[in-house]
Amino acid sequence: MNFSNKLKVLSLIAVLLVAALAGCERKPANSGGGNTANGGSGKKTIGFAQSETDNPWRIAETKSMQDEAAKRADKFDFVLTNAQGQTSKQVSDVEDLIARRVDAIFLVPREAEGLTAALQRAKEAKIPVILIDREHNGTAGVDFVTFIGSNFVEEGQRVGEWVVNNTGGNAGVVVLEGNAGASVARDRNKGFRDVVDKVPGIKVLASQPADFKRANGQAVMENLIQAHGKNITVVYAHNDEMALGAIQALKTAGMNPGKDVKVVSVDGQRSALEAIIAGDLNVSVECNPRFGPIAFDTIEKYFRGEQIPPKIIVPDRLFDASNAAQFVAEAY
Ligand code: GYE
Repeated sequence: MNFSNKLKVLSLIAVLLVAALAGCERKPANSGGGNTANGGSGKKTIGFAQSETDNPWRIAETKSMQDEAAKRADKFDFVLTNAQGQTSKQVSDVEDLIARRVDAIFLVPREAEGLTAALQRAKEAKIPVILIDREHNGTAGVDFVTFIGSNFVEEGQRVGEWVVNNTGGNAGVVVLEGNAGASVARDRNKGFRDVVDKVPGIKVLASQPADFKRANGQAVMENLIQAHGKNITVVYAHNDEMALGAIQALKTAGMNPGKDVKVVSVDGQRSALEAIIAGDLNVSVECNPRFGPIAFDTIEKYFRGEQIPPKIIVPDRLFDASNAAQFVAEAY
C-alpha cells in the first residue's frame, strides 16, 4: 500500500471511530427527553411525588420506593416530594420536578381530576409519568405511561362479600370514605355497593368522608353513633386508619366493635392485624403499599423501550381471624 492509500485507510478508520462514539451517546427513543438533572453522570433521576407521609401505609410505601432506589443507586438518583395532603401542593411539586429536568416521575395522584395540568406539563417536557397507587383521569400511553396499583373496585367487592356472608344478609351499615375526589374512595365505594345493594336486608344508613385519617374516622363515627345508635351493625372504613378511629369511638360509646358491630376495612397495616387478633376488627382486605420493586422494574423496561401495559395490577390478600397472627410480623 502506498503512502496516500495508507492515509485514506487511516482517515476512514478515524471517521468510523468518531461515528461509533457518537452512536454510543445517542439516547434510546424512550429515554425521557435528554434531561439533565443528573449532571451528566449517566444516571437517571427519578422523582416521586408522594401525596402525604402521615400514616403507616404512606410511610411503608415511601420507604419501599426509597429502599429500591438505594438498591439501584448505580442507575438512579431519587427525589422525593411530599404534598402534605394538599392537591395544590402536589401540582407545584410536579412542576418543581419538571423544572429540575428529572428523567421520570412516579406520581400518586391525590385526586383523580386534580393533576391534569401537571400531567400536561410533564408531557410537554417529554418526562414520562407513571401513576402509583391512585388512578387519574386520562389515557395510559398518552397522558401517562401506566398505572401500577390495586384493583380498588375488587377490594370493595371483597369487603361487601364478607359483610353479606357474615351478617346473614341483614345489616345497618355506615361507611367511612376516603378523601373526596380520590379514585380509591370512589372505587372502594362502588365495589362495595355493587355487592351489598343487591341484598334487601342490608341498608347503608350513612356514607361520609373521613379523609383516610384516624382522627377524622373517630370524629365522624362519633356523629354517626349519635345519629344512628344501635341501628349500626357494620362499619365499613375505606382504610385501616379510619377503622381504628371508628373502633375507638365505638368503645367510648360503650358499643362492642368486632362483635355487636362488625368493623371491616382495607389495607392490612400492622395495627389493623393486631386489632383483628384482639377481636376489635373483623377483616381487612390487603392493599399492598410496597411498590418499590415493581415501580423501578417498570421504569427500567420503559427506558429500554419495551412495551408497557396500560395497567399493572398488584394482587391483594385478605386478613381475618384465621391468618392475622401469621402475617402480623411482616406487616408495616
Ligand atoms: O389505602 C390509604 C391511603 O391510595 C391505595 O391511600 C392508597 C390509599 C390507602 O391513604 O390508606
